[in-house]
Amino acid sequence: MATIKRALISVSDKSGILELAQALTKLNVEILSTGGTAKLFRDNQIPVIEVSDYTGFTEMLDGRVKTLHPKVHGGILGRRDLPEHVAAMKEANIPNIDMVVVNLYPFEATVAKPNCTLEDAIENIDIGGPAMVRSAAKNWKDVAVLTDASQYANVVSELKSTGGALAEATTFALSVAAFNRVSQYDAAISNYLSAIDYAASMANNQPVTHQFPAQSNTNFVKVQDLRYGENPHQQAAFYRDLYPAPGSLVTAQQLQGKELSFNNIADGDAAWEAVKSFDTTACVIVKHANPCGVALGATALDAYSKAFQTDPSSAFGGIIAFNTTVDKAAAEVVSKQFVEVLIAPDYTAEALAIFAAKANVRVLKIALPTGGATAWEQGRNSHESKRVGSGILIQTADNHEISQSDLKIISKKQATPQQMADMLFAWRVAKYVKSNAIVFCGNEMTLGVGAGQMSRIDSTKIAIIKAQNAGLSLQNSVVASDAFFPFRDGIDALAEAGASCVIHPGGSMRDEEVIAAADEHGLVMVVTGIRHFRH
Ligand code: 93A
Repeated sequence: MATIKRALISVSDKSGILELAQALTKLNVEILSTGGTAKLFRDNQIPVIEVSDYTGFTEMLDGRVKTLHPKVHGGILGRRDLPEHVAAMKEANIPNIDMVVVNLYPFEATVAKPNCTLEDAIENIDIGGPAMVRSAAKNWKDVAVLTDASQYANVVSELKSTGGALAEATTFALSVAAFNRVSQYDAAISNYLSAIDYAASMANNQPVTHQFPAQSNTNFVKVQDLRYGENPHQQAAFYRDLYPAPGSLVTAQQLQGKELSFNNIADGDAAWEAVKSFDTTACVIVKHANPCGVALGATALDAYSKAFQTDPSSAFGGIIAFNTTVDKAAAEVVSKQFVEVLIAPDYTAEALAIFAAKANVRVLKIALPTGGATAWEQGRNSHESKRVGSGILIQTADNHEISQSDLKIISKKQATPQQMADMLFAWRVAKYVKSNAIVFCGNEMTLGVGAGQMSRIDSTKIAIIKAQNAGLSLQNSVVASDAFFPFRDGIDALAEAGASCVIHPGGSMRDEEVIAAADEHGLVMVVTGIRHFRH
């Protein structure tokens, strides 16, 4: 039990602080505060003692030294259960401080501003605040530490119900939260400073970041524990970035349905990332991280119906994402299939009423990003990472987009505008398919998707089989391949299947052989110059 008689309150974010201080005053807790916080209390008739009056040491160095004083830290750190500590504190005239309420200088918000100078960033590194938080968190058996306004109400209600004391379980939980907060804060500082290119910053008189920031730390916030991981014997949790990009999956609002699973989140992200990359109405159906149907359409229903046709059996139990509002017409048809998760920027009331009858279906609403120049503003990750044994690989995300002007026709045969549009569509889909990716398309829909094979020819064969299974014709289809064709056999196979155009990065040692094969078959061959491996 920690009995609270004296609290030190020093907060930059003052929201909720008056209510907390009023409640503490009513409970006869004496309040000590730093300059700005003390002034706010005085202005609101809350009794307060300025820390500088308390210590007899005036704040100095523009506030850099306010609370860094033995009377403050001794009062927080002294153990109440050790007679030597009690005696030493008495001797030095250091009374106990039983509660510390601190939130820190807004470093994260300061550096998030576009024109933040290095000096601004440095001035917003809090020293005295984290020191008090750490002192209090270390002495959690006797001292309560509050680092976030969301904690105030529960603490006040426990104090009221006990007449001024907090259980050890409470102060321990507060201590853990405090160390989490300090570590998050330090990670933000270390990330920011590690990313700075010192020489370029000095030359430009403003902070310039390295082209590829050295991210030694990452700043994540736990969203929730998950029931299990990829398999039931694995434990799992879901974390999000401290500042999630607008329109990213982690900003989703779940409107109904069972709790999201590990695989739901992973597949949902794959579907959502793919669908939001299209500028016109699109539907993407994902199964085991791969799109098994993608289509553009005049309406949500049209796009869904086309996407579903690609591979109806794989679509069973899939994740379906739209980049447009799901209306009644689409909902009526979608609800006929077994779907795990639905994602869309919005739903009409009629559509929601239809899904409500299927209580298990997880329905997620995510606002589309409104756009902007940076990956973050576009709702994308700037970096991707992958664990390897005792290590981590970090790379910039594959955010490369091509347009028609980037394409080079290298075959004798030229493409029609419609074929060009279909090839760009197929190329975009291939980016979201695991390598080796072969994607047959036509009429702005996928006709056959070959994913995740170790050989490109096998992916080609699988894509052809899938189209046959779905009863779709590949005559005059276009094909995208995420990387170059190492041999002509892939070209022969897709020409035989009926394709008329192929888009791929080019650059194979045997490009000549591959181009000759295309010309022999009368195919249009277009190269992008970049590849889209995805593992
Ligand atoms: O400048 S500091 O690093 N040095 C200190 O001694 C100190 N003590 C409290 N920052 C310090 N603080 C911070 O001041 C707190 O963490 C809090 O964010 C802020 C509250 O200042 P005020 O009460 O003047 O608004």
